Amino acid sequence: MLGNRLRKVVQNYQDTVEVTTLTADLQPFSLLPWAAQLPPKQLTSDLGPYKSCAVVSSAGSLRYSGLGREIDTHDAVLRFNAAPTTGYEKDVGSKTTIRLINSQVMASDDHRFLSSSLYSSGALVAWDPAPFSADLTQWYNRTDYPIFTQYQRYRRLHPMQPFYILHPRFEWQVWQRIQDNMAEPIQKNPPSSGLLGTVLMMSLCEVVHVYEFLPSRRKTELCHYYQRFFDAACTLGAYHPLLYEKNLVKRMNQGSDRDEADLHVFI
Ligand code: NCC
Repeated sequence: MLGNRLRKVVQNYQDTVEVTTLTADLQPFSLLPWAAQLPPKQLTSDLGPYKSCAVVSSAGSLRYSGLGREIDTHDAVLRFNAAPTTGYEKDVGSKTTIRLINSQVMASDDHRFLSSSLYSSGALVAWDPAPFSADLTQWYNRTDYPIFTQYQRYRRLHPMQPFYILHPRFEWQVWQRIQDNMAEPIQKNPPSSGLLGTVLMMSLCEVVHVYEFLPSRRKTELCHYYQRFFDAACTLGAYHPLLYEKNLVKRMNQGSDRDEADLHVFI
């Protein structure tokens, strides 16, 4: 009975959420001189399908987890933002198939996006908190961070690395699904990279294992596994509707409750 209900939630999810990325033929990009830097095809036609995938959250609770070997056995591994593998292989593995980055990472000097080798493995997928309407021209003229300038610079430096930009419609479709799952109104800010990455992998993979998105018994106030910075908001959310996202993922989870380390989302 419970299994059926979960399956229905996942099914509904797929009906209303479509992983879409920007392509060179889309307006207003098609009219711009750098349009050819955008991929000709959608991410979902270039990558996958994979059998088993890992989504590695950046949570502090991954530290000392010893999950690295298990994570690397998956066919594809998705990581977030500036989360490193070097020096943390034991806990988070070393394989990176996709790295999902927010536009803040691309723009801030701290992350050395254009020069650091951290970003050079696998395919990159970027996103920017777009206005709710998801109108491309409106967004293009008022991005949260300069995602397009940085995209063009990165592509010139690394023309061979696959690099996609999520269509803002996707982030708001995912947001809508979180809202639909809740009786109370949630904040009108896009979901965290964590949920966007999980949904993205659900469209590429048969089974998605999400590591430490739902806090396990290892739960800690350590924000990231790679930094000495403590803040419970990293796990519970502030700007992003993170707690609501986690509730939704808990409903989609088809692994057993005793799988404390990871979560299995079957499609
Ligand atoms: O922290 P962040 O996220 O890069 O983490 C990636 C994803 O892992 C999940 N997470 C992380 C920490 C934690 N204790 N529990 C978790 O569940 C979340 O799902 C998270 O999305 C982001 O979503 O892109 C975010 O990015 C950071 C920041 O921009 C980057 O790390 C670059 O420095 C945001 N932090 C700030 O703006 C200060 C964060 O709010 C969201």
